[in-house]
Amino acid sequence: MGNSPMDGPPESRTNRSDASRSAPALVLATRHGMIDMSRRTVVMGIVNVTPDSFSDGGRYLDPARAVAHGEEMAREGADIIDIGGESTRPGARPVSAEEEMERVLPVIHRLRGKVSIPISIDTMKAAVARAALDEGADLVNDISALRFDPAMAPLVAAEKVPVALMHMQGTPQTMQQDPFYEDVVEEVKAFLQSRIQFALEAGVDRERIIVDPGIGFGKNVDHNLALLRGLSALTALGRPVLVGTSRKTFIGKLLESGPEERLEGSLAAAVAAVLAGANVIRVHDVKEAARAVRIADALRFGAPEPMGARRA
Ligand code: 8Y4
Repeated sequence: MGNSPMDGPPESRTNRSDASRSAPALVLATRHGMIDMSRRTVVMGIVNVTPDSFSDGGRYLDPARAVAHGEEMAREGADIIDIGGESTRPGARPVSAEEEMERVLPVIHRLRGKVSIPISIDTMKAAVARAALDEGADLVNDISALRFDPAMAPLVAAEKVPVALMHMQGTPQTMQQDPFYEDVVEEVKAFLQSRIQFALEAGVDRERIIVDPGIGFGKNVDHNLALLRGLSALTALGRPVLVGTSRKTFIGKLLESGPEERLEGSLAAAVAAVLAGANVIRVHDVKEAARAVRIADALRFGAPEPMGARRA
């Protein structure tokens, strides 16, 4: 039961670039197939179904438009679509599980019939997650890292779906008031380590856990930059690392730009995250991010082999 490359299937014995050789297999098992993150970065496209979404002004509250947006993202190269119905903007009003379900369930239901890629439900509430999984969602993105709803960990364990555990200091209402850390990278790492342990004790399989530093969640500009710079400390947890920088406030501050003018900064930050070891990037602009990440992946893993050169 060692970690020798010879333990794995023949595929894992083939020569790989130094970057990926002898790394643990970063493969997530979902109901819509395996997601292999050991040779390329996974792009998660964001579909907000909130009337007050800070970054797209609620343009996709209408379920039909949200579904069309998700379909477009799948065409543009998204590997996962993340659907959320509660705004986590600082100071945003919390919504009831009923309201959240009214927003997201019709979108998940209709999108499930139209795209074959995995769908992620962005929620902290077990009732919402359960209903979303029943409608065909594949993965739970819980920004509270299983702390908000005591029913969430047992649900994820029983359903055997992947779960993203994200760091946040404080609550969405108060997190940006005065974020403080002695050592942000070490503190985020220790938090994620303890949430992995909590998930394992609830019966979640290690192979289904994703970790996330929670860029912008109780962090100032320097904290966010330190986390991107120090991301390799999180890859040492041995689980896929998800990073969301898209259109966030720290990009706006560095560029002195509003949410609609943050594309280049968001792409630069995503590329930096990939080169520092991120395995999943959560983005609004899928087409652009997929193209930027292709270059970062070539730098990280080597250029992909042409189809004709592949064995078997
Ligand atoms: C200012 C700027 C205030 C941006 C809020 C925001 C992440 C996430 C979000 C993330 C994971 C957002 C749901 C989007 N960010 N989930 N969710 N990781 N796993 N908020 O970074 O941009 S909310």
